[in-house]
Amino acid sequence: MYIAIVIVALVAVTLILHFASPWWLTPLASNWSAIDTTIEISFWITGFVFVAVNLFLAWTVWRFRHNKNRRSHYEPENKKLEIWLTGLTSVGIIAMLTPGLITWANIVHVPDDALEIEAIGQQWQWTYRFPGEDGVLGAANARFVSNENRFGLDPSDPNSADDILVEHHRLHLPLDQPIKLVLRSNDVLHNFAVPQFRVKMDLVPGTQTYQWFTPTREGTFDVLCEELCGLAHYTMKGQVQVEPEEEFRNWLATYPTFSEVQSDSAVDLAVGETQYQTCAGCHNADGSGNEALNAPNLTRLDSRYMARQMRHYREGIRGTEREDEPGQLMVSIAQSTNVDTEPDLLAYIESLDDVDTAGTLTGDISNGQRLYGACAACHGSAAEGKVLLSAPALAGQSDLYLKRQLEHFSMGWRGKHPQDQFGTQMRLMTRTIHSPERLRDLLAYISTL
Ligand code: HEC
Ligand code: HEC
Ligand SMILES: [Cu+2]
Repeated sequence: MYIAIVIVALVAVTLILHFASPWWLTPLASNWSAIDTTIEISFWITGFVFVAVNLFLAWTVWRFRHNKNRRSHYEPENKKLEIWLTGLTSVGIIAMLTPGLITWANIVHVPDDALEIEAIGQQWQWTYRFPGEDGVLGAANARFVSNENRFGLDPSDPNSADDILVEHHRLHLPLDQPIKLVLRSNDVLHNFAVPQFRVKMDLVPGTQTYQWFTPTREGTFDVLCEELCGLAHYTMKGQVQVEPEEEFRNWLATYPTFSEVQSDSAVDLAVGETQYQTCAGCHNADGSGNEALNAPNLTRLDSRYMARQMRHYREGIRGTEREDEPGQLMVSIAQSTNVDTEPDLLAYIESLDDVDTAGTLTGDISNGQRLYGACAACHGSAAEGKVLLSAPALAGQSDLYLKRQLEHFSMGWRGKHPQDQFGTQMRLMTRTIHSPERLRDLLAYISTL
């Protein structure tokens, strides 16, 4: 008897939670209202069956409850009932599958006037490629990927030269223009999804997949990697900004073509050396840093990482916190450095001999080694840094500096700004550290590398 009441109550609570839930589909921003309809049809059918079956169960429990004067009898076969049940189930399943099949046929059939764009997934970022004036994307393959050719384009394919490379986590798209998004992975499985567009698709290494949609609403939406299997896909966050055609064209014009990226590498180390005199006061003439001034060792850092940090200091992305005195100091330095000769300066710093700063913190090194397992994927097993993943070297760096940065990440002083894609990744990673003891163990281990 009680169990019947419990079942009815469960049905009632489920219905209330469903209809009063604040978690529902995000407002649609693409042409794919058909997906919403499909989801709703499935909900109505499964919801109706859920309610009907459970109420029937409750009724049965109540109606045939124990009674001394009644005896049950066994009926193994009932043809009529089975025909009815099979028939009704088939109708329900057909009603759920048909809208899905019709919608899928539209999803795989791309309109002829779609603008073709490539989205490249790699651990742990999204980048984008637009066909240049020829309207054709050149060939690409993960085996061409190198520090100089991070998109992995085939240099011998003439179609590659004018391709526009967008190495930024914010993709802009023109409003009301059908988009064919070709999806390519340079390493593992990923999954490109924008909840408001309602389309998502896996990226499979070694092959190309695609999705198409027409953005129908201006605004900025999150790009998520919804791949479950593997490490840290949740850190692959990006944005897509939908705007009128003209603003989109202006934005695209600020990005270089593949041939431009390949050719601008000439730097003048002598100019860099002169520029470096301003930095030497704190970072030391050999670049090894100065712990008394909180100035880190620069000798093992790659120039791409340093260029990003200088830009972040300059643009109010890093060192913004009033109490972050070392950060604020670098902000004023970065604002007064000459942007035109900065590539020369950073190339000069990169050319300095590696110098290692000795560790000062003690801790349980073997525990630190175990904890470092989570860091090695990005920073390298010897903490040498991985340029392709934008992760800097940690080996040889002052452990007091590393400690301060990790604390800043976890407090949100660094890596909180919406433009700080890689800082955000690192901020999410500091959640694996948990305690000051574990942090010390980790740093004691990094000092041994
Ligand atoms: C007045 C002292 C001072 C001078 C001069 C100075 N720095 Fe710094 N630098 C610092 C401090 C302190 C930090 C640490 C900031 C923080 O904690 O965010 C730093 C951090 C940096 C970083 C970030 C390193 C990392 O691992 O993220 C870079 C890059 C850098 N400096 C480059 C330069 C360059 C290039 C110059 C010369 C143009 C320069 N600095 C001049 C004090 C200085
Ligand atoms: C998903 C890749 C990833 C993982 C995993 C990762 N990091 Fe990072 N880390 C980065 C990136 C990218 C940056 C550069 C952030 C930026 O550009 O501001 C960074 C920066 C740092 C910095 C700042 C270095 C400097 O010179 O200022 C420290 C310290 C650091 N990581 C430590 C760790 C530790 C310790 C772990 C393991 C608990 C770890 N990282 C795991 C990607 C990662
Ligand atoms: Cu991913």
